[in-house]
Amino acid sequence: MFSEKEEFKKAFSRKLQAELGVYVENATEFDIYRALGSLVQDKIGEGWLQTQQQYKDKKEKQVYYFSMEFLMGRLLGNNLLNLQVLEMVEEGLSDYGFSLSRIEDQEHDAGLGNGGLGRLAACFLDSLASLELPGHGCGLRYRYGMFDQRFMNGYQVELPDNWLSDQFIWEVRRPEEAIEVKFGGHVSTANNGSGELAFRYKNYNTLRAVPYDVPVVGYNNEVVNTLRLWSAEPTEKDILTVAKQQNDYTNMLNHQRSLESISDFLYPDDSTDEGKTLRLKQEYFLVSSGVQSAVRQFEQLELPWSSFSNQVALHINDTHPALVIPELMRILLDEKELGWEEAWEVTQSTVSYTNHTTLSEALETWPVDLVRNLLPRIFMIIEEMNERFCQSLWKTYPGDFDRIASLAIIADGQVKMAHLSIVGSHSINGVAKLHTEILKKREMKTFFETFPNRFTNKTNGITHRRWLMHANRPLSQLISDHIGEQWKDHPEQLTDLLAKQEDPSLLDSLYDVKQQNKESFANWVHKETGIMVDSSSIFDVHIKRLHGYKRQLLNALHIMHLYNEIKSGHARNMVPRTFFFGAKAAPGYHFAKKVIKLINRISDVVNNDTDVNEQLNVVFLENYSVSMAERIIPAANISEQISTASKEASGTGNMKLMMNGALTIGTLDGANIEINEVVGDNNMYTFGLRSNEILRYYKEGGYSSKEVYDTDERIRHTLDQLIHYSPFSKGETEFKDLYDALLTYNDEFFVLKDFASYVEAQQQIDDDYKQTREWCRKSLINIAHSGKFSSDQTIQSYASDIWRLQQVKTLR
Ligand code: 26V
Repeated sequence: MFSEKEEFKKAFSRKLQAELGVYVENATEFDIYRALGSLVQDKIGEGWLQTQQQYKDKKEKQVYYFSMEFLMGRLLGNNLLNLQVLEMVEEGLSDYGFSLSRIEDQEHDAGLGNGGLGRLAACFLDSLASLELPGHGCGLRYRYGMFDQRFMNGYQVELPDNWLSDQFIWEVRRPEEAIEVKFGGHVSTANNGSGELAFRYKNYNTLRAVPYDVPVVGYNNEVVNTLRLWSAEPTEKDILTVAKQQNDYTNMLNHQRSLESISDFLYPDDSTDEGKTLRLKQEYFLVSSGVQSAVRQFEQLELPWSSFSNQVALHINDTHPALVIPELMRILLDEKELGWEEAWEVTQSTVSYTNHTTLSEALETWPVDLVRNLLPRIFMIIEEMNERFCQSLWKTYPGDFDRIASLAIIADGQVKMAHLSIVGSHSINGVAKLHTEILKKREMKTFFETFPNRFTNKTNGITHRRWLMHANRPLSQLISDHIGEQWKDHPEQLTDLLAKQEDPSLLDSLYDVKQQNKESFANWVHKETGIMVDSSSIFDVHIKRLHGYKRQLLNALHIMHLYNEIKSGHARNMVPRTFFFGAKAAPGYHFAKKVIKLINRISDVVNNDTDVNEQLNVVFLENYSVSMAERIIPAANISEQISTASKEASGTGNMKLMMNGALTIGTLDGANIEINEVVGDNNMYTFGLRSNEILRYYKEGGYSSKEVYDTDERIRHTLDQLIHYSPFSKGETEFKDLYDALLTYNDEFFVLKDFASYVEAQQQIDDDYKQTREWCRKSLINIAHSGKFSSDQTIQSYASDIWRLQQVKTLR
């Protein structure tokens, strides 16, 4: 393989000729990307094989991280970085006249996720491999990932994301490891001759699950783990059966299409549980292929079933893969012929569960009839679990019907996936301290009383390799110049920067680095959108899914208010500000789509009004994605983390922005609280109601948004502009829904209640930004403390407390 530049260049031009049939001189950037990718994949191959062999030989315990979403983004840059050849390759390409960053831009994002939950899974994979831990991702190979967002007339329009059309160069199809997954049909019971019941599953449909493996490269350690993505195909047997029944070619193709459709697309809604049959099929398809494949690997070790949980950990990322529990039970009971108690012991000690939301509308439930028809045997097992669980509760709380009904796995004709996940696993964790406390004290209180030892907190994290070392090379260099390189392996050592917080040359250089990043981002924005932004303005960044509780609307109303102030000549001597938004709305989320339209309207008005556009600009970036986040985060001065307190389970964008030196304006919610704990009030702008206040209002009432409207002239004026003639409404009624949500429906997310303190915090930012040196010091303090939020720390803690994994040490 290649380990120095000339060697690389030779191998590279050979690759171009042999695989693509072009000389370097004639190659397009896309040719270069493909050849480079293929060369890198070759380099990865060796470590990949060795890692898997070692795991097997040493009988290492493996964790399988089951997730319906892996928001991987691009892999080329990350793989080059982790293989430690990025700079060498960059120089080699540059000798040929190519820029690596432009080559990286040839890659289509792997957008197999909605937002935080899916990106967390991707960061975790990077940390597992980098910490030399035997852990693999198990997901679906969606034919279409997260939709491509376009704005038409200011409204969001969704287009399919045909990400596989240019070929996904990192995957390896492994048909020899395909697995059969069964749906439908019915189950009959018979005596097996020795007095026990045997279950016969008949008339089912079979699907072929074909794995596509994607290597997950560890940082500087030769470890290569696997992300296994399953794709649905028909089985030959199934096609022949259909052919026998009815020899009609068109019908046959339709039948085939309907089977393949299971892995067709990612559901783009992360706010409401729609209960769609196809989604349940997807969940079972993922679970059944993944569990069967894990069981198959375990069997190669020829160990007794009692040691299954010493060899295998199955982790479920939210409840979406919760059927792992009854699926493992099914295999152990029906195929391996274990007794219930023994199978239960194995299952429960193997599975662990992370909860990512307390929003009740996002908690999954499935109608009993649907589960019974689609997965008859799985349903029987869930019923039995429920029966036994309720009986055990009856023993502890005899006569307490209410308690038992509230904990049951099946109730009101629904299977409750969170209950299934808690009962069937040995560990349940929340994703930030506050979130875990809310689970224990409120949302899952009765479960916590029943299983107090199962609940733990694991605050989320992000990989500093992608989000600092790769996304922000100028800042990484600056850090290394001052504290050496050890932080790259031990991000917690970023705190060494604290000792230098008074060093003027460091603070000045930090200013320069941020400025440089802002300029390159501004250039990119200009190229992509035609909008010119002033890189001396404060870059204020609000990037995340569009949700009521994330309160993009609060930000928007504040901008309208600033506009009004400037127009009426009441504006203070404010530092020019550019507000950036990036956000996708679920296609059916009407309110969220209206907020997008409003922000686009504000952008139109503000950017084109010469009275204000020297001080105020608004840019809504189309199609926010991982690769866009990598551009915008290094350029941010302000990080907007303004959810209604208690609603944001953790947040991870807050960590990425902090790591890149942005200061947070935020509520005391999710991981913001932990950020505030480490940086202190001087280095963060907190505002708004606290979670206990919000939760009290929800419980006891007493909030009237109309009262706030009546007493705060700024709010009244701004809200009226939504419905009366104004530059923002243009005399139309399209923002009436937003006005109604805030007033007629009493402002579910406390936007108006928090408005005044938000304005105040924003004014403080404006004052503080003028003290440049002091601002840079605040920024440095944020960077210095961000190592606490490295996903390496989070994963270390999952590995030791939940999965009980051992590091593999002997590869290097
Ligand atoms: C929910 C649902 C509901 C059922 C249908 C499909 C679907 C798909 C995704 C989701 C995900 C909602 C949960 C989620 O994304 N939570 C976010 O998780 C992040 C990582 O833990 C955390 O930082 C965010 O605060 C939290 O909102």
